[in-house]
Amino acid sequence: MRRTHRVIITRRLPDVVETRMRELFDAELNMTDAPMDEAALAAAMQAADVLVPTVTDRIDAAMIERAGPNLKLIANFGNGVDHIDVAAANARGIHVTNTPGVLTEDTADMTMALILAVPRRLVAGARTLLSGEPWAGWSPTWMLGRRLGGKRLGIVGMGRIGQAVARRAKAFGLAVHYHNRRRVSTAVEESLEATYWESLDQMLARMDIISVNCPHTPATYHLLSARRLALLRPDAFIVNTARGEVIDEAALVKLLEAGKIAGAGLDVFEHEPVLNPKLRRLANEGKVVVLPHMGSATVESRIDMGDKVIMNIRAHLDGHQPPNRVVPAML
Ligand code: 8YV
Repeated sequence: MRRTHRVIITRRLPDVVETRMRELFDAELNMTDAPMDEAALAAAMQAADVLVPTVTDRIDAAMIERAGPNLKLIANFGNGVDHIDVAAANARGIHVTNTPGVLTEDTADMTMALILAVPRRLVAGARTLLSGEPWAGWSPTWMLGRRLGGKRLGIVGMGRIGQAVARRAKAFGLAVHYHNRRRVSTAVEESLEATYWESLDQMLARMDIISVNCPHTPATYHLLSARRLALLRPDAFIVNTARGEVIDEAALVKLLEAGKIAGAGLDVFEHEPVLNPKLRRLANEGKVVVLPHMGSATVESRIDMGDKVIMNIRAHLDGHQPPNRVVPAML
Protein backbone atom coordinates (compact mmCIF):
# COMPACT_ATOMS: atom_id res chain seq x y z
CA MET A 1 0.00 0.00 0.00
CA ARG A 2 1.40 3.42 -0.91
CA ARG A 3 1.47 5.81 2.02
CA THR A 4 1.44 9.41 1.01
CA HIS A 5 2.13 11.40 4.14
CA ARG A 6 5.81 12.02 4.74
CA VAL A 7 6.53 11.79 8.45
CA ILE A 8 10.15 12.44 9.42
CA ILE A 9 11.27 11.23 12.85
CA THR A 10 14.47 12.89 14.04
CA ARG A 11 15.68 10.21 16.50
CA ARG A 12 15.33 6.46 17.01
CA LEU A 13 12.10 5.53 18.77
CA PRO A 14 11.15 2.15 20.28
CA ASP A 15 10.92 -0.51 17.54
CA VAL A 16 7.21 -1.04 18.04
CA VAL A 17 6.54 2.68 17.56
CA GLU A 18 8.70 2.93 14.45
CA THR A 19 7.09 -0.17 12.94
CA ARG A 20 3.59 1.19 13.50
CA MET A 21 4.63 4.50 11.95
CA ARG A 22 5.90 2.66 8.87
CA GLU A 23 2.55 0.84 8.63
CA LEU A 24 0.59 4.08 8.80
CA PHE A 25 2.71 6.74 7.11
CA ASP A 26 5.53 7.28 4.66
CA ALA A 27 7.77 7.37 7.73
CA GLU A 28 11.44 8.27 7.48
CA LEU A 29 13.40 6.84 10.41
CA ASN A 30 16.78 7.85 11.79
CA MET A 31 18.56 4.52 12.03
CA THR A 32 21.76 6.04 13.46
CA ASP A 33 19.97 7.91 16.28
CA ALA A 34 22.51 10.71 15.86
CA PRO A 35 20.90 14.08 16.68
CA MET A 36 20.28 16.04 13.48
CA ASP A 37 22.55 19.03 12.89
CA GLU A 38 21.02 22.32 11.77
CA ALA A 39 21.30 21.51 8.06
CA ALA A 40 19.74 18.06 8.43
CA LEU A 41 16.92 19.46 10.55
CA ALA A 42 16.25 22.22 8.02
CA ALA A 43 16.17 19.61 5.23
CA ALA A 44 13.69 17.55 7.24
CA MET A 45 11.54 20.65 7.85
CA GLN A 46 11.57 21.26 4.07
CA ALA A 47 10.60 17.76 3.06
CA ALA A 48 8.14 16.63 5.75
CA ASP A 49 4.36 16.79 6.01
CA VAL A 50 4.80 16.00 9.69
CA LEU A 51 7.97 16.33 11.75
CA VAL A 52 8.47 14.24 14.89
CA PRO A 53 11.25 15.95 16.87
CA THR A 54 12.54 15.45 20.40
CA VAL A 55 14.06 17.69 23.05
CA THR A 56 17.40 17.50 21.19
CA ASP A 57 16.07 19.45 18.17
CA ARG A 58 16.13 23.24 18.43
CA ILE A 59 13.20 24.46 16.33
CA ASP A 60 13.40 28.22 16.76
CA ALA A 61 11.77 30.92 14.64
CA ALA A 62 14.63 30.86 12.10
CA MET A 63 14.21 27.10 11.69
CA ILE A 64 10.43 27.48 11.29
CA GLU A 65 11.15 30.02 8.51
CA ARG A 66 12.89 27.22 6.63
CA ALA A 67 9.86 24.89 6.75
CA GLY A 68 8.56 23.60 3.45
CA PRO A 69 5.00 24.30 2.28
CA ASN A 70 3.72 20.87 3.28
CA LEU A 71 4.78 20.95 6.90
CA LYS A 72 1.58 21.39 8.88
CA LEU A 73 2.30 19.49 12.09
CA ILE A 74 5.21 19.22 14.49
CA ALA A 75 4.26 16.21 16.63
CA ASN A 76 6.79 16.43 19.45
CA PHE A 77 7.92 13.19 21.09
CA GLY A 78 7.90 14.55 24.63
CA ASN A 79 5.91 16.73 26.96
CA GLY A 80 8.05 19.86 27.16
CA VAL A 81 7.99 22.03 24.04
CA ASP A 82 10.47 24.68 25.14
CA HIS A 83 12.76 23.70 22.26
CA ILE A 84 10.04 24.70 19.76
CA ASP A 85 8.90 28.24 19.00
CA VAL A 86 5.20 27.40 19.14
CA ALA A 87 4.05 30.96 18.35
CA ALA A 88 6.26 31.13 15.24
CA ALA A 89 5.03 27.70 14.13
CA ASN A 90 1.37 28.65 14.61
CA ALA A 91 1.92 31.93 12.74
CA ARG A 92 3.01 29.83 9.76
CA GLY A 93 -0.01 27.55 10.06
CA ILE A 94 1.97 24.71 11.65
CA HIS A 95 0.35 23.02 14.64
CA VAL A 96 2.43 21.67 17.53
CA THR A 97 1.45 18.69 19.70
CA ASN A 98 3.08 17.00 22.70
CA THR A 99 2.66 13.82 24.78
CA PRO A 100 1.23 14.74 28.19
CA GLY A 101 0.03 12.30 30.83
CA VAL A 102 1.99 9.21 29.87
CA LEU A 103 5.29 10.12 31.52
CA THR A 104 3.86 11.57 34.73
CA GLU A 105 4.36 8.60 37.04
CA ASP A 106 7.81 7.67 35.76
CA THR A 107 9.06 11.24 36.08
CA ALA A 108 7.58 11.44 39.59
CA ASP A 109 9.35 8.17 40.48
CA MET A 110 12.67 9.63 39.34
CA THR A 111 11.98 12.82 41.28
CA MET A 112 11.32 10.75 44.40
CA ALA A 113 14.48 8.76 43.71
CA LEU A 114 16.48 12.02 43.79
CA ILE A 115 14.59 13.24 46.88
CA LEU A 116 15.79 10.03 48.54
CA ALA A 117 19.23 9.89 46.96
CA VAL A 118 20.49 13.33 47.94
CA PRO A 119 19.70 13.51 51.70
CA ARG A 120 20.45 9.78 52.18
CA ARG A 121 23.75 10.03 50.24
CA LEU A 122 22.93 7.07 48.03
CA VAL A 123 25.51 7.71 45.31
CA ALA A 124 28.26 8.79 47.73
CA GLY A 125 27.73 5.58 49.71
CA ALA A 126 27.78 3.37 46.61
CA ARG A 127 30.96 5.06 45.40
CA THR A 128 32.85 4.10 48.55
CA LEU A 129 32.34 0.43 47.69
CA LEU A 130 33.28 0.90 44.04
CA SER A 131 36.40 2.98 44.64
CA GLY A 132 38.70 -0.04 44.95
CA GLU A 133 39.70 0.96 48.49
CA PRO A 134 38.78 -1.70 51.09
CA TRP A 135 35.72 -0.89 53.17
CA ALA A 136 36.67 -0.30 56.82
CA GLY A 137 33.23 -1.60 57.84
CA TRP A 138 30.16 -0.19 59.50
CA SER A 139 30.51 2.75 61.84
CA PRO A 140 27.89 4.53 63.94
CA THR A 141 28.88 7.97 62.67
CA TRP A 142 29.85 7.25 59.06
CA MET A 143 27.80 8.11 55.93
CA LEU A 144 25.15 9.94 57.90
CA GLY A 145 22.51 11.66 55.86
CA ARG A 146 19.32 13.42 56.81
CA ARG A 147 15.93 11.82 57.60
CA LEU A 148 13.08 12.42 55.14
CA GLY A 149 10.15 11.78 57.49
CA GLY A 150 8.79 14.92 59.09
CA LYS A 151 10.54 17.29 56.68
CA ARG A 152 8.84 19.84 54.44
CA LEU A 153 8.87 19.44 50.67
CA GLY A 154 8.12 22.53 48.57
CA ILE A 155 6.93 21.66 45.08
CA VAL A 156 7.38 24.36 42.45
CA GLY A 157 4.70 23.61 39.84
CA MET A 158 1.71 21.56 40.96
CA GLY A 159 0.61 20.13 37.63
CA ARG A 160 0.32 16.42 36.84
CA ILE A 161 3.93 15.62 37.74
CA GLY A 162 3.99 17.88 40.81
CA GLN A 163 0.88 16.14 42.15
CA ALA A 164 2.32 12.70 41.45
CA VAL A 165 5.46 13.71 43.39
CA ALA A 166 3.26 14.98 46.23
CA ARG A 167 1.43 11.61 46.46
CA ARG A 168 4.74 9.79 46.80
CA ALA A 169 6.20 12.32 49.20
CA LYS A 170 3.19 12.03 51.48
CA ALA A 171 3.76 8.27 51.74
CA PHE A 172 7.33 8.98 52.87
CA GLY A 173 6.10 11.20 55.68
CA LEU A 174 7.02 14.50 54.04
CA ALA A 175 4.73 17.48 54.55
CA VAL A 176 3.70 18.76 51.12
CA HIS A 177 3.86 22.47 50.32
CA TYR A 178 3.52 23.98 46.85
CA HIS A 179 3.66 27.07 44.74
CA ASN A 180 1.77 27.20 41.46
CA ARG A 181 0.40 29.86 39.16
CA ARG A 182 -3.08 28.76 40.15
CA ARG A 183 -4.10 27.18 43.41
CA VAL A 184 -5.24 23.57 42.86
CA SER A 185 -8.74 22.45 43.80
CA THR A 186 -9.69 22.01 47.43
CA ALA A 187 -10.20 18.30 46.81
CA VAL A 188 -6.64 17.86 45.51
CA GLU A 189 -5.18 20.04 48.25
CA GLU A 190 -7.04 18.05 50.90
CA SER A 191 -6.11 14.65 49.53
CA LEU A 192 -2.43 15.67 49.51
CA GLU A 193 -2.70 17.61 52.77
CA ALA A 194 -0.85 20.27 50.82
CA THR A 195 -0.14 23.83 51.93
CA TYR A 196 -0.34 26.49 49.21
CA TRP A 197 2.04 29.44 49.03
CA GLU A 198 1.13 32.25 46.67
CA SER A 199 4.58 33.67 47.40
CA LEU A 200 7.35 31.48 46.00
CA ASP A 201 9.88 33.49 48.04
CA GLN A 202 8.07 32.73 51.27
CA MET A 203 7.92 29.01 50.49
CA LEU A 204 11.57 28.74 49.44
CA ALA A 205 12.77 30.25 52.69
CA ARG A 206 10.94 27.67 54.81
CA MET A 207 11.42 24.30 53.08
CA ASP A 208 13.79 21.41 53.76
CA ILE A 209 13.58 20.14 50.19
CA ILE A 210 12.53 21.91 46.99
CA SER A 211 11.38 19.99 43.92
CA VAL A 212 11.11 21.77 40.57
CA ASN A 213 8.22 20.35 38.54
CA CYS A 214 7.06 23.23 36.34
CA PRO A 215 7.60 23.48 32.59
CA HIS A 216 10.23 25.79 31.14
CA THR A 217 8.46 28.73 29.52
CA PRO A 218 9.47 32.39 29.10
CA ALA A 219 7.77 32.99 32.48
CA THR A 220 9.72 30.27 34.32
CA TYR A 221 13.18 30.90 32.83
CA HIS A 222 15.45 31.32 35.89
CA LEU A 223 12.39 31.31 38.12
CA LEU A 224 14.85 30.12 40.74
CA SER A 225 17.12 33.10 40.24
CA ALA A 226 20.24 33.92 42.26
CA ARG A 227 18.11 36.11 44.53
CA ARG A 228 15.53 33.38 45.13
CA LEU A 229 18.10 30.59 45.59
CA ALA A 230 19.75 32.70 48.27
CA LEU A 231 16.50 32.43 50.24
CA LEU A 232 17.00 28.67 50.69
CA ARG A 233 18.11 27.51 54.11
CA PRO A 234 21.69 26.21 54.50
CA ASP A 235 20.35 22.72 55.26
CA ALA A 236 17.97 22.66 52.28
CA PHE A 237 18.18 20.30 49.30
CA ILE A 238 16.94 21.06 45.79
CA VAL A 239 15.84 18.57 43.14
CA ASN A 240 15.11 19.30 39.48
CA THR A 241 13.59 16.85 37.00
CA ALA A 242 11.87 19.54 34.90
CA ARG A 243 14.21 21.71 32.84
CA GLY A 244 17.64 23.09 33.68
CA GLU A 245 16.68 26.56 32.52
CA VAL A 246 14.21 26.99 35.42
CA ILE A 247 17.19 27.30 37.81
CA ASP A 248 20.03 29.79 37.43
CA GLU A 249 22.59 26.99 37.34
CA ALA A 250 25.65 29.21 37.84
CA ALA A 251 24.05 30.72 40.97
CA LEU A 252 23.15 27.25 42.25
CA VAL A 253 26.75 26.10 41.77
CA LYS A 254 28.03 29.09 43.76
CA LEU A 255 25.68 28.35 46.67
CA LEU A 256 26.67 24.68 46.69
CA GLU A 257 30.37 25.53 46.54
CA ALA A 258 29.98 27.97 49.43
CA GLY A 259 28.04 25.41 51.49
CA LYS A 260 25.04 27.73 51.59
CA ILE A 261 22.69 24.89 50.67
CA ALA A 262 23.12 21.24 51.55
CA GLY A 263 22.87 19.51 48.19
CA ALA A 264 21.13 19.09 44.85
CA GLY A 265 19.72 16.29 42.72
CA LEU A 266 19.65 17.21 39.05
CA ASP A 267 18.26 15.20 36.14
CA VAL A 268 18.32 18.22 33.82
CA PHE A 269 20.84 20.97 33.11
CA GLU A 270 20.85 24.45 31.72
CA HIS A 271 23.15 23.69 28.79
CA GLU A 272 22.36 20.05 27.93
CA PRO A 273 24.12 17.93 26.90
CA VAL A 274 27.04 19.84 28.44
CA LEU A 275 27.51 19.20 32.15
CA ASN A 276 28.98 22.19 33.99
CA PRO A 277 32.43 20.93 35.18
CA LYS A 278 31.78 22.55 38.55
CA LEU A 279 28.67 20.41 38.96
CA ARG A 280 30.71 17.35 38.04
CA ARG A 281 33.21 18.25 40.75
CA LEU A 282 30.44 18.79 43.30
CA ALA A 283 28.96 15.43 42.29
CA ASN A 284 32.34 13.76 42.78
CA GLU A 285 32.49 15.37 46.22
CA GLY A 286 29.08 13.87 47.02
CA LYS A 287 27.17 17.16 47.31
CA VAL A 288 25.21 16.70 44.11
CA VAL A 289 23.57 13.73 42.41
CA VAL A 290 23.47 14.09 38.64
CA LEU A 291 21.48 12.01 36.15
CA PRO A 292 21.45 12.31 32.34
CA HIS A 293 17.83 13.47 31.73
CA MET A 294 16.28 10.10 32.60
CA GLY A 295 12.94 11.18 34.08
CA SER A 296 10.78 9.48 31.47
CA ALA A 297 13.33 6.84 30.50
CA THR A 298 11.29 3.66 30.85
CA VAL A 299 10.34 1.30 28.04
CA GLU A 300 6.68 1.78 28.94
CA SER A 301 6.84 5.57 28.91
CA ARG A 302 8.62 5.77 25.60
CA ILE A 303 6.16 3.39 23.93
CA ASP A 304 3.20 5.33 25.35
CA MET A 305 4.77 8.58 24.16
CA GLY A 306 5.08 7.07 20.68
CA ASP A 307 1.40 6.05 20.78
CA LYS A 308 0.46 9.61 21.66
CA VAL A 309 2.52 10.95 18.77
CA ILE A 310 0.79 8.52 16.40
CA MET A 311 -2.67 9.52 17.68
CA ASN A 312 -1.85 13.19 17.19
CA ILE A 313 -0.62 12.58 13.65
CA ARG A 314 -3.63 10.41 12.75
CA ALA A 315 -6.12 12.95 14.04
CA HIS A 316 -4.34 15.74 12.17
CA LEU A 317 -4.15 13.82 8.89
CA ASP A 318 -7.83 12.88 9.22
CA GLY A 319 -8.69 16.56 9.46
CA HIS A 320 -9.43 16.60 13.19
CA GLN A 321 -7.96 18.71 15.96
CA PRO A 322 -5.12 16.59 17.38
CA PRO A 323 -5.83 15.68 21.02
CA ASN A 324 -2.63 17.17 22.43
CA ARG A 325 -2.31 20.44 20.58
CA VAL A 326 -0.15 23.03 22.35
CA VAL A 327 -0.93 26.72 21.88
CA PRO A 328 1.12 29.67 23.18
CA ALA A 329 -1.61 30.60 25.70
CA MET A 330 -0.93 27.27 27.47
CA LEU A 331 2.73 28.12 28.01
C1 8YV B 1 11.64 13.40 27.22
C2 8YV B 1 11.04 15.32 28.77
O1 8YV B 1 12.49 12.33 27.27
O2 8YV B 1 8.90 14.94 27.84
C3 8YV B 1 9.68 15.73 28.29
O3 8YV B 1 9.40 16.94 28.39
O4 8YV B 1 11.70 16.08 29.35
C4 8YV B 1 11.63 13.99 28.59
O5 8YV B 1 11.09 13.14 29.54
C5 8YV B 1 12.10 14.31 26.12
O6 8YV B 1 11.56 15.57 26.19
C6 8YV B 1 11.77 13.72 24.79
O7 8YV B 1 11.76 14.68 23.76
